Amino acid sequence: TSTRKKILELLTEAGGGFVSGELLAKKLNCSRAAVWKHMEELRKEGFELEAVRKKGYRIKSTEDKVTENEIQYGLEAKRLGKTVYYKETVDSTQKLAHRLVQEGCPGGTLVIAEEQTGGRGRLQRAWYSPKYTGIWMSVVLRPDLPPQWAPPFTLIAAVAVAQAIEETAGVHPEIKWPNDILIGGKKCTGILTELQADTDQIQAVIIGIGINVNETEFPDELKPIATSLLIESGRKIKRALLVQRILERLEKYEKIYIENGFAPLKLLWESYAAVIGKNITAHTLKGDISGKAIGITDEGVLQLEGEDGKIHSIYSADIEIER
Ligand code: BTX
Repeated sequence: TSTRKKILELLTEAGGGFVSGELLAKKLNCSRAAVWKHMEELRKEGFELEAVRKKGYRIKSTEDKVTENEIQYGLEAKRLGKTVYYKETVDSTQKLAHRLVQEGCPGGTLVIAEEQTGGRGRLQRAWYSPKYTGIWMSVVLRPDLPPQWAPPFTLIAAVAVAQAIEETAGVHPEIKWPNDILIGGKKCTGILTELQADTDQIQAVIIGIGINVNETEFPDELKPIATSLLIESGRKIKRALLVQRILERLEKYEKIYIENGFAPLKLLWESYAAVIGKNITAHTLKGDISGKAIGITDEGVLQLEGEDGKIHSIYSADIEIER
């Protein structure tokens, strides 16, 4: 067994690269046939090893995936992520989550995919969601609240994601009200919160979260505005771990919000805010409003001070920060 340990050590040092049978035999002071026999034993024990003629042996590259197992193993959230719908490919996790809500899926359900072929942002804008590199997920919450309590969930999710990114990637994200997370002024995350509700009761809040994690490049039209955690941090990140950290925080903040409202979460949100104190233009469906962003209310509504000193409440808009 010490020989086998030594084999694993040598393969690990090679970092997924090949080590020739000849070299292994030399280092272990045995024959190549003996090396081969040890490899077979290790495989039987469940180690994912690969032998390729003329190249040697290596640890099989295990594609980083976000399967139910990967997400639930080591997850410290209690409700969020207890039910996971995992897909290799889906049109949109958000659309699938809406269907699952109709079918009565429990609060805390996570829908996650390796790739989306029809990922969507707000106003049906396309969301680029390539395979295996990003996090494309929708979280279903079923809080016992009236529908007017829904909008701050976007802000709560943004705080959870920003903190998880900071912890996992070691970079400093900024939240651009209401639903983008930026690093160095470029978008790494978009959040889309949707609602199924009766007149006095939320049926489900569906929080769609798209995070560029291990992308090394983007299509031309996104190059000037998009970035990934790999590009910004120089590290490849295990996506399942980031998902776990998000779910844990979201669970905690949902509870605080239900019990005490948005006010206790406002400070935390403001500590990540990119717009506060800056001159911005809010592009709303009713037209543009320019002014200085002075803060958000306890309900999460953005407050803009116009040049005439008048305060405008912005409920929904695309924000342009003036440089
Ligand atoms: P948004 O409307 O604020 O942003 C959409 C805009 O962002 C696009 O018009 C485009 O300019 C840009 N964009 C598109 N893809 C990317 C990307 N990968 N990175 C950076 N910028 C991009 C934001 O909408 C909300 C997006 C939510 C996406 C999630 S993914 C899981 C879930 N399923 C689904 O279909 N949507 C959500």
